[in-house]
Amino acid sequence: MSLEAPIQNGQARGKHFQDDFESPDFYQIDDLLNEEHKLIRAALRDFVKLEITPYIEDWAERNHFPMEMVRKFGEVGAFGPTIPEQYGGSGLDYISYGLIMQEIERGDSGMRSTASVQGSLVMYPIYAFGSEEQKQKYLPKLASGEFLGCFGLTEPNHGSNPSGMETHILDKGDHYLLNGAKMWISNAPKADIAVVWAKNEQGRIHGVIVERGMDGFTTPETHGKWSLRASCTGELVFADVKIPKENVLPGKSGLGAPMMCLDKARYGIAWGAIGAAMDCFDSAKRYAMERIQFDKPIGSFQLVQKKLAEMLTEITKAQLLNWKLGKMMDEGKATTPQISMAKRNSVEVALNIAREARQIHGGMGITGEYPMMRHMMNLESVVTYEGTHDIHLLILGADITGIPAFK
Ligand code: TGC
Ligand code: FAD
Repeated sequence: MSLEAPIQNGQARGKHFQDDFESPDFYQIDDLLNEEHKLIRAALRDFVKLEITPYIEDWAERNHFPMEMVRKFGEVGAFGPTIPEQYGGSGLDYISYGLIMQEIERGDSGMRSTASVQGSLVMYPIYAFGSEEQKQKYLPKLASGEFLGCFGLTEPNHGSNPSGMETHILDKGDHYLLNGAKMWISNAPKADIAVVWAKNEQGRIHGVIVERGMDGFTTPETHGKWSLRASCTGELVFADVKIPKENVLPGKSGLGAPMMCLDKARYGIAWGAIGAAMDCFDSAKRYAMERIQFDKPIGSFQLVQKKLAEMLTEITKAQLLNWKLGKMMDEGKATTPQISMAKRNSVEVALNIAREARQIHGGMGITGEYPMMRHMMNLESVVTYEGTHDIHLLILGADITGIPAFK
């Protein structure tokens, strides 16, 4: 990346920051994309260069969630791109969705979190399991960014094992009473609505839509994160919250319902994390050609070339995996283990590339003048949420052997 004017370490880059990012396409994967895909990617890349990269280091340093981005994401079509147009979405395919996530996470994983939670974890369950009234009421506002949503599955005592959840609803005749707490919830402190998973008296999991302002519903912010600092995270606390019966998602119950949402979001992360990897690779490649040591660009040394060659190899392999997975998503054939493989692979590749790229930048690599440390810290959340790295390995292990090793 080149800068129009030098900046002090950690200072906001500001609107004059020039982001020259170019994505690697070593295996001509663009040949696999149609014109619409390329246009969408170009639009999102321009959007990220204009609206995210000039400001992200400042937001991250100040631990600031830029609320104005919610409307901007709505305007650029980043919320629920696969949702049909009649509900405010764009009716796009999964390759388009993947490319949108890739471009946004190239800017920042926390920004991608905001968009993928809204699309895959809030709009998707309302679209797939909601009543027609719920779809009409919430989806257009979520698509436009008038509403921000969040998804409450994880609890203080139940992270990798959501089936143990304690949050519950009691049938009170004309309404339900919701009690319990969710933790580590992206968007929670600012969300207008929350899609919350809770057990009924029979222990069956249901999705309920909780609206900000309902008595007994609070969303305390989680402080002290060294990761995803431009994304807001919080708790959802329910103390005798009265839930109108029409706020329960009628179309599906059981753990399978939230798991279907996670399939969509994990797919988006598979593309997104490679966006972060591409940003680190691009920065490392430029720096290797500009930085002179021993009277030569450091890119002329074999050990630096090895790093760059390995980064490009892993990015290319992941691009092909993601593209094929996207095609299977479009055909409705992608399985949860296939999605796990891609999510797990992309995040590992991205973390390794962030670390290697940081090394190529030497001391400068630890500053906010370059994106690697921010990506690296962000990716420590990405490797944990939506199923930890090891849970995805166990999902693959169960698929290979037929023996689930979770319990
Ligand atoms: P298991 O026995 O495997 O399944 C229970 C029931 O669910 C069904 N099911 C699915 N149905 C449809 N699609 C899927 N993908 C499904 N996966 C499971 C399954 O058929 C069964 O149905 P039934 O009718 O037989 O009862 O469940 P388990 O309790 O053994 O758990 C398996 C395990 C560990 C893999 C699963 O719980 C898991 O994936 N845990 C990880 C939890 C996780 O990923 N949490 C994510 C929280 S959200 C988040 O992190 C958002 S971050 C967002 C951001 O900021 O980007
Ligand atoms: P634990 O489940 O306690 O796991 C701790 C360790 O034990 C991990 O290494 C794990 O792999 C390992 N482990 C657990 N079980 C097994 C096993 N059976 N075999 C081997 N190893 C095991 N959740 C939401 O619902 N909505 C959100 O929007 C959301 N956003 C998040 C945002 C951030 C920034 C973060 C950090 C998390 C978010 N989460 C969200 C929660 C996330 O999904 C959980 O953190 C994740 O599922 C892991 O749960 P846990 O943190 O309780 O870890």
